[in-house]
Amino acid sequence: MFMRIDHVGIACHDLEEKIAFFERTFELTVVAREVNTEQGVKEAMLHIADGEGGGSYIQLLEPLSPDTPVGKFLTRRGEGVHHVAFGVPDVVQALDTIGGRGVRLLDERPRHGSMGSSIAFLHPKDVGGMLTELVQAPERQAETM
Ligand code: MC0
Repeated sequence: MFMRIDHVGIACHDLEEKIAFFERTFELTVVAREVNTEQGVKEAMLHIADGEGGGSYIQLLEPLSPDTPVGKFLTRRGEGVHHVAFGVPDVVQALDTIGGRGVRLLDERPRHGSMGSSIAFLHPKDVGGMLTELVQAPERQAETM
């Protein structure tokens, strides 16, 4: 079902400062930036590698306000890994299958994610304490239309 790790999302207080750190330290390149008001974040995707089914990235996340998922996470836990996102060929089908196996879905239907993707989250308490995101890349959506 999972094709690959699409990205690891990292919560941070200062997006620009953290981008500079990842560029300087790991020689990564920012390939996309976005403000996602629905998710309450300002974010940047740094490319790691390409593989079958799509690329993999580090996603840096700065909250738009304290009263957002990432804002609350920073207050409670400080900076660090916020979620792991798995690439799937069909996010609607993956939600249906995983939900049927007893995992609570935070999104019953996909929402808009980075770089034109369709995304949905699974409850961290049902995935060993790891907030889990499912990602369907945009080219996959076009293929299935
Ligand atoms: C909260 N918990 C986490 C967690 N956030 N555990 C692991 N990783 C996280 N990131 C834990 C809390 O510590 C708590 O455990 C329990 O989950 C319930 O938390 P809560 O009190 O209900 O806390 P809330 O209100 O902050 O909600 C947490 C929840 C929420 C995961 C349900 O953040 C959510 O719906 N997230 C999905 C959307 C999201 O995260 N969007 C931002 C990224 P205890 O033991 O204390 O009970 S958007 C994104 O990434 C997009 C742009 C993209 O990838 O394209």
